[in-house]
Amino acid sequence: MDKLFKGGKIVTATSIYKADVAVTGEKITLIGQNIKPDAETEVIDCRGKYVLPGAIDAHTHLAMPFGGTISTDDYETGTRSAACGGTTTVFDFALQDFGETFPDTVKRRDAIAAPQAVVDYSFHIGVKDLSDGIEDTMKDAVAMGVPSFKVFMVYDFGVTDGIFYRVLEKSKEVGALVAVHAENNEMVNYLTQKYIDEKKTSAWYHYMSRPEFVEGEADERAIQWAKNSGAALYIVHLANKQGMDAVTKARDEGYPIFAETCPQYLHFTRDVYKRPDGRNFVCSPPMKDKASQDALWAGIRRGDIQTVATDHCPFKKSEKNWGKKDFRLIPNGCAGIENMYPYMLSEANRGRISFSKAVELCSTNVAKIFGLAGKKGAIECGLDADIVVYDPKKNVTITNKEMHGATDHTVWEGVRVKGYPQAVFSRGNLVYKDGKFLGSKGAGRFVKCDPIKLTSPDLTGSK
Ligand code: DUC
Ligand code: ZN
Ligand code: ZN
Repeated sequence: MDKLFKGGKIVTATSIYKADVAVTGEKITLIGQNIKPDAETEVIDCRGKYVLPGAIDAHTHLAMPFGGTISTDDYETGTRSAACGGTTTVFDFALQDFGETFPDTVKRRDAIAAPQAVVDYSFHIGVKDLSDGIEDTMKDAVAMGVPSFKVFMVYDFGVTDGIFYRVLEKSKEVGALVAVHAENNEMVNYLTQKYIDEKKTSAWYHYMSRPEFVEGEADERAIQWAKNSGAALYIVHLANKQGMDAVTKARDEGYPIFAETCPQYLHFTRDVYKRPDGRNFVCSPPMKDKASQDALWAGIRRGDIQTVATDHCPFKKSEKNWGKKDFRLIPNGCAGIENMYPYMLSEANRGRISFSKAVELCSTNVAKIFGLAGKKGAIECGLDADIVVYDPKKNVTITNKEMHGATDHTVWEGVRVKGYPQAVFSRGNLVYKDGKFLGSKGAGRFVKCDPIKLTSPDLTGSK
């Protein structure tokens, strides 16, 4: 064996137990009590620490052209930042160009990602166009290992309900999963114009033009299409109570509806938009009221939210400033790729959820839902040695100065977390230790996901 993680507490989605973990090459090869190292084995002392699977961030926008610019982190800086927060795999969005087949979308983005990525990655394909036989190439993307498609109900690249429904129908045939950004586009446009006409232009009116019911109605509509099509649905960045209730009801009825939320919705409320720097928090959907935040935490505890991901899409302060006097000009998105796992584990360390729940949300369920079970997402023999050694006693106050991406500010500035990753390994290689990035550009690999067939709300039966 090459490495032996000795004396730590292993956290799985269902249990916590003391054991040693042996790694040979890129894989976890043995888990047991009192494993004896070979002469050449590197022993990693994990006494007093937790040994966790690396997080899998199901939702990032790296180097994405958006809002009149390009999101600040590219595949190198974004995945570097991910690694330093204990995230060892990212799912990034590859947005289709009009007329482009889905395999070509993946190839175009992979050509950018492959030489840069520091940790492993995969893609969701953002669908714009199904015309001229393009929909038939969904199966080819699945065969390439990208079985996940996302539709936007908003933005200039948003799709009609008809295209959304067609993607759902096709997804069943080809073994794919459809994810949705749900907000009501008409209402966003109407409310935006109304506030602009009334000369209400501060960041608060970003929230006011996309309030709870605008997201909630779209969640309900998306669920309605999924139920009728018989397809599974994954709602990204769920941020409101009405939508949470709709997800819960559909799942109780037995439909395979899944939901992701993000740390920013769990930690901040709409009040941030009243701050002088409110524009820095502008993302879509926006943070909502306290009742929504409470509903999300309750949904996590009940298991009606299955994943937590970041929607990492940072923009520079100067770019956020474009919208100082007009919220429409603020590029939408916030940083979070380095903060998700520390934040969720800190909430576990403080007792709000269990450590197993944090691991389930940030790693194990992501692997199960997106076709990576059997490769990643747990501390188990045969899986990639994506391992975080977590120090529950190290307290950190988050500051952008000590983050490892390319951002010049973060919404997480000043937030205190209890406990922090001490060391992070990607396929057995040390990529982070004690505040320092130790990985290398290009070391991350594209991971092929298995076809996805989710027919019930229950994930325990997944591979
Ligand atoms: N929302 C954001 O805030 N940024 C990126 C895309 C999105 O849907
Ligand atoms: Zn979105
Ligand atoms: Zn997003």
